[in-house]
Amino acid sequence: MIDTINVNYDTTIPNNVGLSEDRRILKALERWHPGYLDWWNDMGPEGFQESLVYLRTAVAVGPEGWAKFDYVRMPEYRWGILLAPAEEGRIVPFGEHFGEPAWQEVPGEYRAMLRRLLVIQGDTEPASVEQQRHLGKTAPSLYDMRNLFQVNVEEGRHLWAMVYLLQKYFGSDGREEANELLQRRSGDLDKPRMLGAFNEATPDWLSFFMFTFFTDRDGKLQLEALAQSGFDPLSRTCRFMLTEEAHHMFVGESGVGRTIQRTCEAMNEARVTDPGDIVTVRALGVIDLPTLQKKVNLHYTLSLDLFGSEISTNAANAFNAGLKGRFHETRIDDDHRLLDATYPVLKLVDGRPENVDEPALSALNMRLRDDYAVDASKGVVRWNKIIAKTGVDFQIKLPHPAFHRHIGEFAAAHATPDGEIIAEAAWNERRDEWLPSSEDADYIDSLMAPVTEPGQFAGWIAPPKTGIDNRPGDFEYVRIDD
Ligand code: BYC
Repeated sequence: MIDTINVNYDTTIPNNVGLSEDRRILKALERWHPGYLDWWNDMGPEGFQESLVYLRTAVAVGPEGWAKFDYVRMPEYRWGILLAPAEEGRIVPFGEHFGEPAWQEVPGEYRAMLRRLLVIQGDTEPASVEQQRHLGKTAPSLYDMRNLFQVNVEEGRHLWAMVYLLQKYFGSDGREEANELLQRRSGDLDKPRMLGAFNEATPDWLSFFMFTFFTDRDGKLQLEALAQSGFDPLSRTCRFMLTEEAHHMFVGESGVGRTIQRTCEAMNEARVTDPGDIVTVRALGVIDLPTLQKKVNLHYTLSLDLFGSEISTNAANAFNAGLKGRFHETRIDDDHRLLDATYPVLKLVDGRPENVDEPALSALNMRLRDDYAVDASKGVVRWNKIIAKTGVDFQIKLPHPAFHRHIGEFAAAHATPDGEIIAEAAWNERRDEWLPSSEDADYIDSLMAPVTEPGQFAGWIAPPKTGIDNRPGDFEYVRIDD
């Protein structure tokens, strides 16, 4: 019998899916492995492939499974195939097949749709590693550097997760898609990654923290929707990925929080009371809060675009098919088919954003995006508490969903962060008030000097409250030259 809790580390590919008995898939994955390592060596963290990094590796998929922390060279990290344990008697929890036993094989009629969902999900994982590959060189501390690398190896493992599903359930098409996942490159004009935000640069550490807060949170919501899938192997895969995703959002939220903390402390130490006095605040060597707000505006809106159009037949079809559900589907008290339901969708009506009731089935992207906005706003409340505690008079706000959009209802319009629709000329004139300008980027870039002394932190960010794995403050999380 397959042990689905403990991870088998005897095969080259650690797993809890019984790969040693599934020779065909094991062979296919072993053939894919060298290409993956080539990709990791070419596109993974630049300059630190030989360093020893204090990483955690999953040894079991139960609640105790995260206990193993050790020094590892990243190319030797044990990427594995890990699925959450099967739930006995699980049913398809929504759509046309609601109540039927969950599928252990791909239903033939939904093959193409499912493959597309897996490929899009898979494509984002290596993309983020590519976007972040140069950041190790400017890490504000060894603690932060280690967190970056932990996120990176886990995104690599998430690619393995999707590749396993493609190889196991999609035959030669799946193998071809798995190879193409290693060919596309973030930001490449000829072979870009599939979704917009994954072709943007992550130029500095504040961008990295914003990305892990906002864009990894899109990952969380999308994985939650796929974790509801009637295709059980996908559900189990996503449920385990979500346990890793939580750490990525911790890195983002605490990273931005520590940046805010340091800025406010520096302002108080220097008795600067006006957060809008950017020149004076920057002279203190910290990131002024208005610029931080601009970064929020940018990363939040790029992430909203990842939910697709508000009204989407793709989303309706995936729901009807039982492949992609809603956030917390099984906790929702309704028919789980959405036959007659409606949902309010924010649309551009007579030149103004307005809610319009639409069939709930076509509005699933909008609904997931709303769930995302609620989730993200909780983190913003916590950031604002940090500011309030220091007595500085400033509040971070999420911009209106009409602001700075490239996908969906507001893609063609221009709006202020408050949601007022404005003419293109006014937008062009005021853009730099709302989104990071090249001067803002240059300033942040000027702060990005590496700090590699154990226990030391760059001047623009506060130290964390506790160490990883309860290690002391001066712990050497990365042994760079070993
Ligand atoms: N950029 O009906 P529509 C993560 C395309 S992040 C470019 O509006 P649909 C992670 C769309 O493909 C989570 N193209 O949208 C985070 C479609 O093309 P076709 C990743 C876009 O299909 C951090 C057309 O426009 N997972 O895990 O309902 C680090 C019309 O589409 C975009 C997923 O996204 C865009 N932003 O929804 C690491 C889950 N948006 O088919 C990892 C899987 C739309 O006409 N994906 N298009 O050629 C999906 O569920 C859906 O495909 C989407 C789009 C939500 C992405």
